[in-house]
Parts: sequence; structure tokens; C-alpha cells
Amino acid sequence: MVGNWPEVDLTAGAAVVGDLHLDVGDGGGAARFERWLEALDAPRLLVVGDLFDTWLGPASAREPGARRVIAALGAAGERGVGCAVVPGNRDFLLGADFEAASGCALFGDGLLGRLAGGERALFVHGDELCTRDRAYQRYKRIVRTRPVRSLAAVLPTSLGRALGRRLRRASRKAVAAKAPAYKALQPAAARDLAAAAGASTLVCGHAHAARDERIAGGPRWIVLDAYGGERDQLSIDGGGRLELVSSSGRA
Ligand SMILES: [Mn+2]
Repeated sequence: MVGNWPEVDLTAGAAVVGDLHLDVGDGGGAARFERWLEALDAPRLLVVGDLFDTWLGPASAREPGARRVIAALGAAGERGVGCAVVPGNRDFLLGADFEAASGCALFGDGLLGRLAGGERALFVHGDELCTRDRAYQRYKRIVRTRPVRSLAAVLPTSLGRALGRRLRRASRKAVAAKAPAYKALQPAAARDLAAAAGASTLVCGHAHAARDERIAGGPRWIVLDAYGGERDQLSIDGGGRLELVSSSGRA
């Protein structure tokens, strides 16, 4: 992918989380996220993918868990927190209906954040860095096509639920069957993507394993833990500093 990412002003600071894997069907599952969002003291919120464990279009938006999350995001927006969401591999079908209901802005291929001090950080979900998993990258190209989106738009709620369960099961099986190297985020892909974007930092999730390192001859590379993990939040301050912290406030 060659770079043309929309730019977002992060000079005032931001909070970044990802891989929340919230259950659209479970109205109680979002309680922790709701409390965290209510207490969030940041001008902007970035979600770098997999906000939901599965999302199959408007049918998912009608589920009780989804409705609570959308309401919580809407309330944050009304308080003045600008919310941006990069869809992940589990919720890539998030679309205009979600944007309208939640007040979040969607960035399908990621976004380029402008930091205080003039540097730029690229935010993506991270599945695009699993470049050794060719079967997955092929699958991703197919499921993101227009016919799949059109089908999802008219999916009845009950069928959406059944399909969601099947997809989760199939995904768990496929992931378990793959050798670790194929599932891994590839540093060379991270370096190339950051270079294409002109970014000095690349931020992603997807791997559910935090890291903060410099790639030789490349960018600083920050990977967030899945939400609820030890280093599951990236805090960006008004001075352009980026630091992995815990969303629960643990040291
Ligand atoms: Mn993911």
C-alpha cells in the first residue's frame, strides 16, 4: 500500500487504545470501557481496530452491547472528545451507519497523526503487517470488497448473530493452526509502511503484545497490548511525547 493517509491533528494530545474485542450481544460487556471513557481526560480518542469482536454491519448495530458502546462514544463526543476509529480485522465492516450513530470518524486504512513538534505518527490496526500470512492477506482483499459490504448492509439480526458465531469459531481454528512466524507482525513491513507515510513512529495493535522499540534504520514502533492488558493505552501529550501506560491506571 502506498501512502495517502488522512492527517489528523494530535498536537493537543490523545489517548489510544485497541483490540477491545467488545461483544455486540452482551450489554454488560462494555461496562469497563464505559467507565474508562467517562473518566477519560484527553482531547482525542483513537481506537486502532477491533473495537468489537465481530461486526457484520447494521445488524450488529442493533445488538444491546453495540448500542451501549455507541451511546458511550456519542457521550464522549458531546463532552468534546474527538473520536477516531481505525477498523480492525474483526470489525472491518464498520461503516457510515456506525459513524453517524457514534459520532466517531472512521479511517479505513489508518490515519496519520500530526504531533506537537511537527513529527508524524502512522496509526494502523496491524494486520497489514502480517505479510507472511499470504492466505490472510488474500482473504482480507476479498472481504473488503463492495459486494461483501452490500450483503452485510441487509443482513437480518438473527442471521448476523449466527454468522458472527461461525466466523469467530473459524477464525480461532485458522489462527491456532498457523505457525507463529506467519501470524507475527513483520518489522520490515512496519518499516516500509512508516516510510511510505513519512512517519517517524508507527503505532498499531492486533498482536495483543506490547512493544516499544526502534526498528534499525526505521521508525519507532509501538504495539499496544489488547485493552485490559498491562500496557494497553498509548498516551500522547501536548508536547508530542508518546508513552505506553495502563488504561486501568496501574503503574
Ligand atoms: Mn486484530
